[in-house]
Amino acid sequence: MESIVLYYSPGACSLASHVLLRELGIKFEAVKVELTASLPESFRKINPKMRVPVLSIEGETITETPAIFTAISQLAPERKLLGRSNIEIVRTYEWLNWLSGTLHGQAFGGFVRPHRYVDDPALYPAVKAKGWKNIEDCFEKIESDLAGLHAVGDNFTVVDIFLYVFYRWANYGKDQIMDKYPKYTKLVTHLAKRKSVQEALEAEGIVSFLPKL
Ligand SMILES: N[C@@H](CCC(=O)N[C@@H](CS)C(=O)NCC(=O)O)C(=O)O
Repeated sequence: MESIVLYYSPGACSLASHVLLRELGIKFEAVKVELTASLPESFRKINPKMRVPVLSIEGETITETPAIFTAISQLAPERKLLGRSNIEIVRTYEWLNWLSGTLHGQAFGGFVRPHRYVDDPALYPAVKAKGWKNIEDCFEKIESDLAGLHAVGDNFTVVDIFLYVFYRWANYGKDQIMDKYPKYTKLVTHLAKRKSVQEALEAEGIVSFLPKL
């Protein structure tokens, strides 16, 4: 098989792509990139957008999580990680677009990186507060949309693991969100038992911050 390289930062959104590669049980190289305030300038030659994850495969450099999820899913079509029918695949992309643009980019973007939205540091607290409110709004929408242990159909898809990453972030150092979103909590606690998730957490040197079952 061709060489596959994933550039990731511990606990970042790249965790989802990392789990998916482990889910397939294929050989790949995971290259850690430290992300503190920002990524190191040297990373610009890998991804001029200065974001992880980046997947390098068959001489192609792929950025943007939904595209990377698609590339990983194509490595094992029989696993149907994007969904089992045409409409499930459509629902998967509906989730991915919203999670990526609205929850990740806008809501967490405002909460974690207010400097993306305003230049004046005096305004950061207001942007962060609005970001957190947007996160809560998104989590309420997720809670009301979930019907069972999986976001799309009755099986594990890439959407589940993306949802895990956002739950983990929101739950960082807190417990209260577990009571607020019981269906979402059930989905991620179920997911946390997967070998691929445990292996990826261990490899990244992070913990799940999920309740003990
Ligand atoms: N649209 C990109 C967003 C990726 C993204 O924002 N990654 C964050 C980590 S979760 C990052 O690299 N941040 C670096 C920075 O903000 O300087 C995707 O879906 O992959």
